[in-house]
Amino acid sequence: MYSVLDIPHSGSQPFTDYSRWRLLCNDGGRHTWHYLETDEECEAWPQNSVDKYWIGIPLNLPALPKPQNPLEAARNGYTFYKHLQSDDGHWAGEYGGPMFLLPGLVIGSYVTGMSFKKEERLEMIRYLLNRVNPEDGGWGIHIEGHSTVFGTALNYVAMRILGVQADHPALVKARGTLHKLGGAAASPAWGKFWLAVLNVYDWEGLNPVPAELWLLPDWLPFHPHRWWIHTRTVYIPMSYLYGIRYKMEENDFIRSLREELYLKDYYSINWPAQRNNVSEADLYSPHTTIFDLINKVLGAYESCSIPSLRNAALKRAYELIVLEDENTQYQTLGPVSKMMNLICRAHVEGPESEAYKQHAIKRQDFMWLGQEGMMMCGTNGSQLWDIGFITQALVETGLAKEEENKESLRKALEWLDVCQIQDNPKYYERSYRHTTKGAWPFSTKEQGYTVSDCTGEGLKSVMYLQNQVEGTEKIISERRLCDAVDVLFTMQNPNGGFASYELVRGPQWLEWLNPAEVFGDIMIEFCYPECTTSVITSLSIFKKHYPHYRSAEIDVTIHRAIGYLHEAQRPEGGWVGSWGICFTYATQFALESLALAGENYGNSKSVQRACKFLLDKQRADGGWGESYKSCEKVMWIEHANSQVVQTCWAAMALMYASYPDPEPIEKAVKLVMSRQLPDGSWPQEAIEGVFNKTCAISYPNFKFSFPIWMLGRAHKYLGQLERGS
Ligand code: LAN
Repeated sequence: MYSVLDIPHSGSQPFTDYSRWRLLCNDGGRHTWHYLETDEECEAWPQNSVDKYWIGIPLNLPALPKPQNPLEAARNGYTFYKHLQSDDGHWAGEYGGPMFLLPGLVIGSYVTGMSFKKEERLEMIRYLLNRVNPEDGGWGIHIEGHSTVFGTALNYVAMRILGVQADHPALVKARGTLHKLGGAAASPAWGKFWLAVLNVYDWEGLNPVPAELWLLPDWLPFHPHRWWIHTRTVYIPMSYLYGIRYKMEENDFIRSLREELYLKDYYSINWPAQRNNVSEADLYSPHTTIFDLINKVLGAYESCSIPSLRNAALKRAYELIVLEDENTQYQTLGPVSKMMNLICRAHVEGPESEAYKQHAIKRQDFMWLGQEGMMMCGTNGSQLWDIGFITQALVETGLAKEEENKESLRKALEWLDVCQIQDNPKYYERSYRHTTKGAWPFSTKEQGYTVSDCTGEGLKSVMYLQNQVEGTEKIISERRLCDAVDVLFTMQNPNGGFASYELVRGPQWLEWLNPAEVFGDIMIEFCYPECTTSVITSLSIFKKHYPHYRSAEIDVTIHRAIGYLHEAQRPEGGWVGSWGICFTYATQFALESLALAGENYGNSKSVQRACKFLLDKQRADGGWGESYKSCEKVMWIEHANSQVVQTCWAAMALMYASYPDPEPIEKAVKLVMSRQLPDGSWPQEAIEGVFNKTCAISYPNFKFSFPIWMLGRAHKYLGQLERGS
């Protein structure tokens, strides 16, 4: 472990001086938190409202005039939200939620000898203390989830590495829960992996992760280049580390962990018998019989693997790791692969190498300081995603035209300009990448991955700002907008729908081989109503502004995409969300698309069904509230309380549908206005996002963009209904 720290029992008060933390936003939207050691440094770099807001220091802004109508409430919302805009034009934000990421950061850093600042360690420990489930002292897969072995074993280990002693009351309690759930041997596969890297679990206890798959011919339907990009990008370094049976050198601390984590003596555990031992509390996608069978065959191969083949496979995997690091300037696609790639590079090239240094620098981009302490984020931020929604909201509500907002939008456009990817990846087909020229990514240009809906939202934002707000300088050329359209054309699937990063490359049955146990639908890309909608809406707006560019193809693309949306509608009337919670999220997007295709409550059965579905769920207080469990169970599950963000999605959906009765929208508006604070902000409510069915993820900026958007739209919409136009 790093040196022992003296840790209070509770994390309610910061463990460091919060007035010394600063968020640096530079290089096209990179976010890194810095602890200033001296008063001089603090004076030279004063804490600003962005720093303060995100770490929970009150901004003490004066109360704004009490809004008399929805537009005034939206305006107050933006008056507050402007204080959170960074100097470079974008809105930074926390992107926490998953509870299996920080352990990867800590274990990966520890085994490679990469240190943390003491203040970072203290605040990471505090975060874990604050995120413990109070009833049993364990951790779940995400901040609102029930305790699991995955969450508890890994975060327990993270706390220990960071410097907490085993007799700390929080760890005593967590250990009790871990043992009740079956001990660390009952971890799902990814938990087993991290423990094996740390040398507190035996590699014999893992199902095989053969790198040889990368030597197979590309045309095979199960070749890993056909897997969902996140899954394959995790399995490349995982197969490398498995192949070399990487493990941290044994020391007293490791020996002690071996005693703490298991129900029985570590040295008497029958490891091969643990391969499929996964606690009930963790299991979401149980193995199929065929997958178990394949594991048996691969297990037999492991005992007689051909060294030359294994070496060739490891060489290939390592090559792919290097290509990925260089393509993304060491950000990598996501937080799991980030730390795994870092270990591989550190192992092969050593701590003096450029790769090690670059990985250490970019590791910082995932570490975010929040009110409860320091966490590891789901990506290096959600920069493009957040700027996309707020800019469109401002244009649609008319707030963009107001003089006092012009400067902030000018800066936002400049940021959107910097964020667009203007070339294909350095290593393109060689690393199985999709085209990127013209795309917008989810976070920053440096990360550099095309995402269908981020490209759609980025394109829309630019068109809204450049073409719909008088006097805006057109800093992004028409050619570049056409490039974005070209990328979108490359992403439509035969069923008309759009997936996330790439085309669907593999067959559905690959899902039978899902090895992760805790996630659903991860093996291949699927089409999503959300992604499909962003493409439909951006293309149709593009066509209005630039009718001469590929307009016939746009019509065909939209027509096919609308066909997919109809197919995807559930019999009850809603659409299932995969990236936000859940039905309210996806139904809002779907109805936005249908509206642009001319379908509304007056003329479409499908829209009528959707409205009825939503209206049935509206609560007496005027709001909507869905639990993250809706995504797990793929059925509507009520949240204990109505939620501002979901209420906005549902009300927007009704407006997209041109729902003729003002009452449900008025009630929603009233609820959202009643939750607004005097300074114009809204308090944080339940978690907003999700991925892979089971893991919730935070989008704290949504509580600004969607209320502002919905209230401003509702102001116009209700006015029109009243006037009967
Ligand atoms: C994201 C975040 C954004 C999200 C949207 C743009 C909202 C979506 O419409 C398309 C998919 C995408 C880009 C997405 C994919 C999966 C991500 C990257 C995440 C949910 C953020 C974190 C998650 C990633 C997989 C977390 C690491 C975990 C693994 C299982 C590898």
